Amino acid sequence: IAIERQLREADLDSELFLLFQPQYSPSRQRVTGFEALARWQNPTLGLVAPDQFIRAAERSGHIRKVTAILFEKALENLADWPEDIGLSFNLSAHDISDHTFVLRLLGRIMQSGIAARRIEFEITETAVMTDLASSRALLEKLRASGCKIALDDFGSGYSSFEYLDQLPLDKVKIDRSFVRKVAHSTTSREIVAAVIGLCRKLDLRCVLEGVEAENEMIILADLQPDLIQGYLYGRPMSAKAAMNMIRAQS
Ligand code: G
Ligand code: G
Ligand code: NA
Repeated sequence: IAIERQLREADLDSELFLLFQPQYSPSRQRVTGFEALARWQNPTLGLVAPDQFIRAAERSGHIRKVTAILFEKALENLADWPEDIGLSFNLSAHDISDHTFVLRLLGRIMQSGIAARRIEFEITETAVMTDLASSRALLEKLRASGCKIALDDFGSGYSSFEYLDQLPLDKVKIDRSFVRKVAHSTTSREIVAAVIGLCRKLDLRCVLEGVEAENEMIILADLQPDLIQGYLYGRPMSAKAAMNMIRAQS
């Protein structure tokens, strides 16, 4: 309730900001893009994590405003980066259910002059499962405009292979709960290997999430994931730090 009240009263444009976590390509040995991760710095509440304020914003009817502000900030950052660096942006369940709103985001990309192929929308199964057919239609429109679609948290919760078949996807992000276990569980390792193999057969890129340690990477490198996202290659960082990281490799 405190969060919902602050959402109503806060100057969200100045209090919301994005951090950026690098996605590293082992084969190209470079960072090819970043995931935008929302944060809210509020004078009363302090630093609020997206797990808390996104849901509160959905309940209280502020989600469109929050997402729209974050998306503008994402586009501003993307405009500063080289053409070969992409950005993944999270859409909530509520965002996905509002097609008009999502198409307005698409319009903003077109107006910005940024190449749509540099933008990837991350969705979760909870966001699409209430109406798969209508979600598919929306995602197809996004892809027709050149944007990419990533299925987030694959392997956790209720995610099902059905989505790989039913949704127009470019990428699958393997949930970090599997990666966490690969160092001491042969079963987890086999599951990750199988999902990576499946992605390859289906012509989907795959991202291993949550790689924290060198010993995990040694085990996982054999599986040849397309991308790695985890603390080992970089924590969520400021726009400035992301820019430094980009400059350092160019
Ligand atoms: O960065 P952090 O670990 O706190 O993120 C927690 C969760 O919040 C992640 O699952 C992430 O996908 C989600 N998240 C981060 N930023 C956004 C955002 O801008 N919009 C939505 N809908 N979810 C986000
Ligand atoms: O659910 P989503 O894929 O959006 O998750 C992104 C979140 O995961 C970010 O909030 C980030 O803080 C967190 N994260 C990213 N890399 C790691 C990692 O290596 N270890 C852990 N524990 N969390 C991570
Ligand atoms: Na995400």
